[in-house]
Amino acid sequence: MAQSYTAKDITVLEGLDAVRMRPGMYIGSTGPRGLHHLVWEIVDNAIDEAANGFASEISVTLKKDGSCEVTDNGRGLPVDIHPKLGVSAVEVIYTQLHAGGKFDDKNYAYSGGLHGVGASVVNALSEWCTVDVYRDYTHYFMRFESVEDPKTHKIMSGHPVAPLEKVGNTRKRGTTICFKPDDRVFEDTDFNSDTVRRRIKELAYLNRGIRFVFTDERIKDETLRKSEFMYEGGLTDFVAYLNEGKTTITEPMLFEGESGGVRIRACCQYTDSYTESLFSFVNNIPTPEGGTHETGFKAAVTKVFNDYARKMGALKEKDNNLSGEDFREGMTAILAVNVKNPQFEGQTKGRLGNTEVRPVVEGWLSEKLSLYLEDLKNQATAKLILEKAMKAARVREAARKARDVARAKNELEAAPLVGKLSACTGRDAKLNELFIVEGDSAGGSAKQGRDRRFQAILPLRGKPLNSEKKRLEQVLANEEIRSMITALGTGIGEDFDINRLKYDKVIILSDADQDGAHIRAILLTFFYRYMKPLITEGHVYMGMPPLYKVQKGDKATYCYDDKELNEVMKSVGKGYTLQRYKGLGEMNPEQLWETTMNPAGRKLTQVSIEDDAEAERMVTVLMGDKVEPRKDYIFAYADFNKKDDFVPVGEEGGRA
Ligand code: 28F
Repeated sequence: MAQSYTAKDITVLEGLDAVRMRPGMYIGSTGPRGLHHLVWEIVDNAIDEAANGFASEISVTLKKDGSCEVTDNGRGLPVDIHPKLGVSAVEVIYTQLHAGGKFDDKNYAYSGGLHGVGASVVNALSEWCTVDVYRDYTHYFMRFESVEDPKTHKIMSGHPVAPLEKVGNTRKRGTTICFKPDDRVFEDTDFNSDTVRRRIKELAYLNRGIRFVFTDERIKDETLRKSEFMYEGGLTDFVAYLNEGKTTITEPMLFEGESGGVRIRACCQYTDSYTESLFSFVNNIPTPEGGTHETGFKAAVTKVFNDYARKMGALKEKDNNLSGEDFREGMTAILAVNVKNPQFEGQTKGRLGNTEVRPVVEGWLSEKLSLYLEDLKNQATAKLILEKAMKAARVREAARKARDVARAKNELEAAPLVGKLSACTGRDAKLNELFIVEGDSAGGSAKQGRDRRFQAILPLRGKPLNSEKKRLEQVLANEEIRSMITALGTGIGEDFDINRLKYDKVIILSDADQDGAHIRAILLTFFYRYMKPLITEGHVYMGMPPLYKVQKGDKATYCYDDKELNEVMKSVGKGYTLQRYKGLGEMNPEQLWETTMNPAGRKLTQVSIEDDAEAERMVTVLMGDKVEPRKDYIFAYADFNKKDDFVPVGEEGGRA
């Protein structure tokens, strides 16, 4: 360590070592999200090249050695020698923080980029990184490594092994980057195949006409190794995909253009459902928390349709305007904007903060939407949307009244629930857990086996109501659902208040069979539709009961999957007895406590929503009223023991 700072030290600090010192500042975290940031960063560079017309194909390959390779067929990274620095442009771009000109918007009209942190950050956090450039009929190559200084034991990040070299002649064009995330930086360096595939598919929808090829060479079954995504219809195809499980009542409407320096694209299509699904993106990045672009979009829809309703005489002078929600009932929409200096806000940086964007989107879309509604050939569609909104307004008013009744009723009926819910004695919600248990007999074991100081049990008799495709009043009429709402204390829908939540963890305990899977799906659908923050803020878990018990002498080992079972059987040797648990009900209270409820040894899976649009689609496909898409899905993923198959929302492995 230097005793005092000199100019030289400062430049060193501004180099790649600074990235290694504080990875979180550049990629958010060193967990799975940060790890995948590396991939998105390189893919974004390739997309910039393609979106500006220089490349048509991008491939992403997860390799057996843990590295990730990204290729495009664009112009190839510049290779000329930087006049001041005296090294190749490739070297500058991969070793200088922020180099690459992403911020001086001269090179590309619009640029994606998660935070625009650039390729050098990827290099800094990699064990090694290679660059192949195919340009002007020449193949160039360069390799970087993060090596430990044998004397100081400090890691020198992203060091060039040698200057950019000419390898030979080529007729190819483009750039290939391969990097191996450093296990001295990341908690876990395994890329998740589904995460990468899903995101690439999303990018293919958002960037129409670009061919994306995703390959995971680690997958044994070669038929599953490779996927290709290319959508000529772009956002229109995206909306159609999201609506696969729904009955559509209009064609998709697509609006595309540019205003005030913002590129705006919006596509929406109405369905006969009651839910609104608006998914928005800024520079290809999802904004699940909304922001100024969404506000502008909604304001335009509300204003233009209300104007239209008055013009058509559906609203009289004395009538109030319809609410925005009325016009968005049954609407599936994608809003994608590209903004020069996006400000992402909110807890998960999922909300656009730029105030200038709202009026731009509102003004531009108002004009486009008005033109659409005025067009003679769209009259039938316009009328249909208006009628649906008028009906929604009437139902909403009726529902509001019903809800007031239900609220009063709920308070009255809270008392009988006490008998059903076995409450815990502790009063600190932050420590308390609620187990929602399938079946009365497992409920009984859970009740006896629990630690009553912080664990409450709510047994479910039979299956709760599938809340998809049901209006609120019907949902509230279901006793299982009502007891859940009362037990949680938060209220639902618009009234939902996370601060009133009585339990930090809400744990679903159901059998590892199809029935149990169905109950999980029903409960998750209900939480997703009516208590979404419960999921997004990480309160929902699934308990994992063991599937087997291996007993030798008086020593019992529980196994939670087949892989574990094989390992245990091998390690204990001969002379054991094997018990397979078919359901929670087969376990006595002590066993249930020991294997599934005791925080010290249990396994819990935290439910999260990795991809909002995908989750929304899964909920409608799996729980909606159209049979065909569900059959297709179940047919395609028929292994019911694989947890992802029945869970309508993404999951992350959780800890106890
Ligand atoms: C696999 C990842 O990174 N592709 C890229 C280009 C092409 C140019 C470029 C990239 C110029 C000065 C910033 C080529 N010829 N794929 C990629 N393809 N970057 S990244 O230029 C970088 C800017 O600094 C390129 C002429 N102009 C630009």
